[in-house]
Amino acid sequence: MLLLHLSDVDEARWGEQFRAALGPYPVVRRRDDFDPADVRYIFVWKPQPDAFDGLSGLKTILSLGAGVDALLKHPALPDVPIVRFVDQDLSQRMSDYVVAHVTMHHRLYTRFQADQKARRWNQIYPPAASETTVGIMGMGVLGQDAVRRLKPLGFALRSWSRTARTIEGVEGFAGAEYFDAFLADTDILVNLLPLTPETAGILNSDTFGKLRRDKLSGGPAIINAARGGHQREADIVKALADGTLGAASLDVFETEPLPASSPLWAIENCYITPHIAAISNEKSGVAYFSEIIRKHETGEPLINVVDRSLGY
Ligand code: NDP
Ligand code: OXD
Repeated sequence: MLLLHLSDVDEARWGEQFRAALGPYPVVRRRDDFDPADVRYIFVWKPQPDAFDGLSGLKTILSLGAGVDALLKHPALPDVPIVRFVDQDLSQRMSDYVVAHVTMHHRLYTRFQADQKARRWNQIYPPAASETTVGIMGMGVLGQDAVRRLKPLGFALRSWSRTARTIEGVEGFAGAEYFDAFLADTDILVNLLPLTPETAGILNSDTFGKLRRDKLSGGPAIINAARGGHQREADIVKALADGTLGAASLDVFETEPLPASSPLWAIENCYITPHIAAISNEKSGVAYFSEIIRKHETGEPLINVVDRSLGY
């Protein structure tokens, strides 16, 4: 019997749709009456410590998150493949966020907001898009979609990834040894990396100090839509105060929800959103995971499997 176990996800959003898509196979929850040994697939977001207890017949873990950093830290993670969420709707939502914040920083939003508040008429012209370099860290599913959406806007684009990527119209940099060269001409730094031991804390004072300073009036900007563990918040506070950074857009935080005591809330050139850059949509999510289950049951290989040794 094929059993899909919905671990810690919202039943109202996912349960009925999975049942409709996968019937007649049972889709169960922890409170239901079932034998854990019958469970072949488990669908998780941030699973409880006992989420995998007794699942001796488990074939695959399905991750509602595109990022699997929290899942990989689970103390009792079974040794079965993990399939993460890859979805055009999710990519589009993330690119919407990236494009909105890139264009906001390019057009010196912070500067003109301050002038408006001060009733100050001050004609500073933003550089042309072609003179403004957007550097994207992470050239995977989301990074590539962001590039597709930014390209028609005319920005100079560059990317940084672990392995070399050749993408038309994008200057590619790869590996730690080319990180400084990547930063050197970047005006707006976008983070779309997975959180791994190599990438943790990468948004720090040292990185900020290497960005290009003379193109955007007020200084370079950063946009972090990946994970809070990528950023050193004390360094961001300092860099925004001393002008090393002109502005920051942050969707993710070291501690979520961001505590009310965080100084970030009160900084005018820091644009905070509560981890909403891209939500996993249940319609496309159910279609995606149901198809994966159906194909896997007929012997086809899984897709979008996490490489545990790389951590993403
Ligand atoms: P992918 O796995 O498709 O892409 C990851 C990219 O990062 C790849 O280009 C990879 O390089 C690169 N990379 C990994 N490690 C390193 C390293 N050490 N140095 C340089 N580059 C590295 O991930 P996605 O694009 O699907 O997602 C990225 C992240 O976005 C997720 O992990 C998640 O944390 C976050 N996210 C945030 C959301 C939000 O709402 N805020 C929503 C969804 C995702 P290579 O190409 O060589 O493999
Ligand atoms: C994800 C997220 O990783 O929503 O999918 O952060």
